[in-house]
Amino acid sequence: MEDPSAPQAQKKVVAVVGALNACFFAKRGFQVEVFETREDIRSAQTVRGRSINLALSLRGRQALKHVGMEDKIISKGIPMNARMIHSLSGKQSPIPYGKKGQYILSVDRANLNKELLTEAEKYPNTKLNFDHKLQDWSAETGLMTFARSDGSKTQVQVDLMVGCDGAFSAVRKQFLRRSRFNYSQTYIPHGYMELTMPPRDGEFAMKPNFLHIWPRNTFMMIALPNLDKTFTCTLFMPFEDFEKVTTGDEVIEFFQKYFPDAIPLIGADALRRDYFRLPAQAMVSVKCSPYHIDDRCVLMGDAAHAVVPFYGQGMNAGFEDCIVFDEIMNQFAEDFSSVLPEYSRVRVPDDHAIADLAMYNYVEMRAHVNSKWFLFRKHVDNALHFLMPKTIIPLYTMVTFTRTRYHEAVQHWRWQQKVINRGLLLGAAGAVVGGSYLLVKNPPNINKLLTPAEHIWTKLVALKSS
Ligand code: EGU
Repeated sequence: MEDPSAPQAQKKVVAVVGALNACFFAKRGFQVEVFETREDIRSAQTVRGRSINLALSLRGRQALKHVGMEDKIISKGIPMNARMIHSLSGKQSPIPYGKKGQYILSVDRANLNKELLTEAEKYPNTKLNFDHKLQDWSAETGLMTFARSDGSKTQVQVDLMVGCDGAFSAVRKQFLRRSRFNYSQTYIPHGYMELTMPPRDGEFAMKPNFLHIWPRNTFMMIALPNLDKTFTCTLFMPFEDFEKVTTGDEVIEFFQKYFPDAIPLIGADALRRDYFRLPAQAMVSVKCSPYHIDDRCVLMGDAAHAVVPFYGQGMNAGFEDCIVFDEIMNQFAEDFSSVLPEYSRVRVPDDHAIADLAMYNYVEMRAHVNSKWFLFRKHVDNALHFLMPKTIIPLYTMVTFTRTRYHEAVQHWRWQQKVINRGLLLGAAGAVVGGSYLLVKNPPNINKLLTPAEHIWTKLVALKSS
């Protein structure tokens, strides 16, 4: 690794909020300053209301691989080879994610953050600055102003500010007051609540290598496995329904009605208590463009595109941003004045596509996805894929197991939807034409076609008496 203080390494100063991106810039030899509002989470004990685990798939893994962290993170992830659909009756049906050996990973958010910070810190040209809350930044000079918890202020001059500071990004605030910046945010009517399912007799209470799903139209619960043999169950439902449940007994009553098989697994007493420990959390979708200001500032991850969690892609899309930026840095020899506009040009359509997809899936699931429909749709997708593996590829496969650009995955999906519908229409029309032709050619004996009245009568009598 090069010495950043050496004169030939006249590398620019890059301020980053977010540790993975720090690794990408550090690897290129930049002088990296990481700023974080909070204390060092590796020493702090506070666990906040963010989701506990995340589904890591190909895009995220590729990004980790770029900075040599894939194996480390994977070793602490739990493979999920299939979904396990729980019906109301408690029946469980597995649906594989892909071919044998294809899986997504359940990873712990807190552990991921810690490992990324530790990795970033290994670069001699990286400095971590905790307890630095961004207050102001000058687009002209690159001067950043931070507030510290003791009330003091500090200032740092940087060449490039990289905002990976989440859905409520302070960096993005700098964009909002500028002209020709597009911004929209949407809160969905659903909230989410996390409940822990403890181990049973020292083992996972359900099969561990699955993403467990209880689809119930407007309500949905999912469960992801953790290393300590617990499951984190996440209940999604409209805020107004969360509010209707006000007592422990009502919690049990609600679960009895919709998720009866989960009650003994979570534990009735724990359920009564934990439901009221934290209020349901909100989910927001954020879209904006462009992602850059001049050659001085760029947004990535949730700061650029917070997505609802209904495609399991939030982290993966954010991590992929880092790869895309890195590739453009190679293409334009690290010249920020051409890299930043190109990054916006290339990445905005893809990030908007995944934001739309996640929102679409949310609308789709709450509208009419119960366990039967979920199973039916996935089986149809898989059957068509089996018949025409090169032509018909399930959308989640393109999203989860390939690096097909998100907007291209959506285009291909629209196209294949048209092909399938045409196929169905053609098939139906063909059946009508062919059937009519056969009927005309071979007129049936009308006496054989009609059921004699006395037969119907005997059947009715049998039905009634049974
Ligand atoms: C939601 C919350 C199943 C973690 C979308 C599938 C999710 C995850 C699905 C959360 C669903 C929904 C997909 C994956 C994944 C499915 C996916 C959703 C992980 C279309 C911790 N979703 N999620 N789709 O296919 O592509 O299994 O909080 F229930 S992983 Cl909503 Cl692949």
